[in-house]
Amino acid sequence: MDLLSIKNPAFLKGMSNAELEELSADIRTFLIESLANSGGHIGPNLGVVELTVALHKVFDSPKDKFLWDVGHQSYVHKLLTGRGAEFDTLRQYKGLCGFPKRNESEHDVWETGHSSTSLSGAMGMAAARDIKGTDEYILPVIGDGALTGGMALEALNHIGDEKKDMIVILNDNEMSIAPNVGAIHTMLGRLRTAGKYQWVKDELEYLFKRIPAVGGKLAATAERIKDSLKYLLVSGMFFEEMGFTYLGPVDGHSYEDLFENLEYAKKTKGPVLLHVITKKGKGYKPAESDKIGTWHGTGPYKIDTGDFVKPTAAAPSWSGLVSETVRKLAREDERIVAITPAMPVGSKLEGFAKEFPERMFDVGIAEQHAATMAAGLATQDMKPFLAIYSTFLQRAYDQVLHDICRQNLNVFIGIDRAGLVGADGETHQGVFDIAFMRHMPNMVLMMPKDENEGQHMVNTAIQYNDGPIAMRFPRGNGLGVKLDEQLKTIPIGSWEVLRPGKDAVILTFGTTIKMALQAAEELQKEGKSVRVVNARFIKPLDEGMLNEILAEGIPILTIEEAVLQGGFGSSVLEYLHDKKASHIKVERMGIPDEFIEHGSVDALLEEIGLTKTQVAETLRDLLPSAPRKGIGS
Ligand SMILES: Cc1ncc(C[n+]2csc(CCOP(=O)(O)OP(=O)(O)O)c2C)c(N)n1
Repeated sequence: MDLLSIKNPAFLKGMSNAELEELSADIRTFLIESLANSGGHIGPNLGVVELTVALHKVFDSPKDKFLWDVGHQSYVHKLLTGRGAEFDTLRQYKGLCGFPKRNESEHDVWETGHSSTSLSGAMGMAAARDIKGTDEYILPVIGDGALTGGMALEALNHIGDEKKDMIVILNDNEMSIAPNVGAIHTMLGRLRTAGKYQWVKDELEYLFKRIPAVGGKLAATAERIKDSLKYLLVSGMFFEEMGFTYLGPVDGHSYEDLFENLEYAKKTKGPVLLHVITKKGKGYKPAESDKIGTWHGTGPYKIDTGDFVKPTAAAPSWSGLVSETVRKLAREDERIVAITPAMPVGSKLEGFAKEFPERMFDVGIAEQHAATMAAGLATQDMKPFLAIYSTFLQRAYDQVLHDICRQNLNVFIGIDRAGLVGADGETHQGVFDIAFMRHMPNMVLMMPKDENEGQHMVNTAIQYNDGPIAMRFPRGNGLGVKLDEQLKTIPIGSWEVLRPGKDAVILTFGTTIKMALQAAEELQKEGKSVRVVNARFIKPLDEGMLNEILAEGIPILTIEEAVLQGGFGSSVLEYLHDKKASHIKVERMGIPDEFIEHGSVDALLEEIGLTKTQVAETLRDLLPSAPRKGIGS
């Protein structure tokens, strides 16, 4: 079938199961070929082909609402809702988004990227439906990984109590982004191997009906026996006790099984949980046999071999550098413990886990719990290293503030993927952490200029005993600089002059240092001498160095790959204001007050105006001899 000609899912209604099987094969071929060029979430999408087709056949989108949890598995839905022709632009600048996007299609009713939000969103939609008196079906599709997130459990608790009509599709492939973890995962494992619950339930009902009605004590005993029998025989009890009708387990690759159960769910009042078993990577051998999550999301690959196209980088990855330095230090210091909320592979903690299994905790998609658990460890004089992506740390704002900072505990937070991340787009850009951490009392926040300084900062963080300390570092690889053999500590709050200059000063850190140095070089050719400072401590500021700059009275340019509102530049402005030095000219470059979409980091930086050319241009405006642009000029 020509998948590019699909306009909407209506064509599915008249198709036989045999025709649907053929369509599924075509979809898989399309995905495998298309993603080989663009990269993307191949594993999750190959796993939900039949499930997505079946949902679109049985229900009527967009009237009926599908909420794709995390949203990385929505490619088949995108194909069936008329976006096949745009797949060659997937995750690229101005191209098709890798997650559901409301302005892309009326069929995308719920935007995601962060995990475990679908049930709460669905509860809101169901409540709205009931207030308005309409009759659409609400269908959150949540993975077994996403079900480990606290929000999902909070929502289950509420939905079950409210008894809202809704069909929760639990897409259980036994994997999170890495192998799934936790007691719920173990419980689902038992359900997977148990018989069909509905069958057992029907048998029991039949049996119970045959127990003669008796009164008094005997009747009460019979009731108790019935309940105990249910517990013994019925495996979906967890969900049943939460107020859901549990259906399943269902073979998520069998149309027959899917249709039978979806139709049954459609007729069932109240909240239903349909447990669907799928295979991540189904139909593409390298992805299907993946046990660790390599094929969850990938860059381009060679279809025949399954080899990734990306050349192996010479420099260490940032995540690897940080985790391996922590591992090295953990050999000397038994108090060091690593915590990851479901990202042991992304955070490159496999080595640490192997060497120190008893000191490594993968807590599932549970950023809040991870942060507070780190606080608990620190109260007992342990040295927790919380490895967490900037974007997901947003979830744990209160835990970092209330549990870690307020108690002034020695927790080291490694803020991974800080800055623009590129193809994952709006939901994943790591650009808010400075703004939401800078105002936390006791917090030290730093970012290294290269991986050598990075390893010294990790050491600084581990040796630091005065409270919480966080180091942000970008996605991808270091610069390839030589690593010192001996680890040092860096004085807290100390900046470093990277290039001398007397006409103006750039204060910047991390990834934007390069463009600052290049712009200063360019200005040199025009006879201007621009100082470049590695402002590696975002908090506390190097007040000594700032005071010197204020005494010189030279203009300041701050650059940060993070939001301007409440960012590093703002803190410099606040400092100047407090020092009654508001006469000093300051310009701030950074990310404007908007969400930054997907695309290559370079394309996004260009769009935002964070380039060496723009830095040079801003400096020209700022320098004393040049008349300033703006009001009155
Ligand atoms: C709050 C949050 N933390 C971490 C992640 C990173 N992440 C993306 S997908 C994923 C695993 C999801 O597993 P599951 O729900 O089972 O879906 P599957 O990919 O297995 O289909 C994780 C942890 C995220 N998206 N959101």
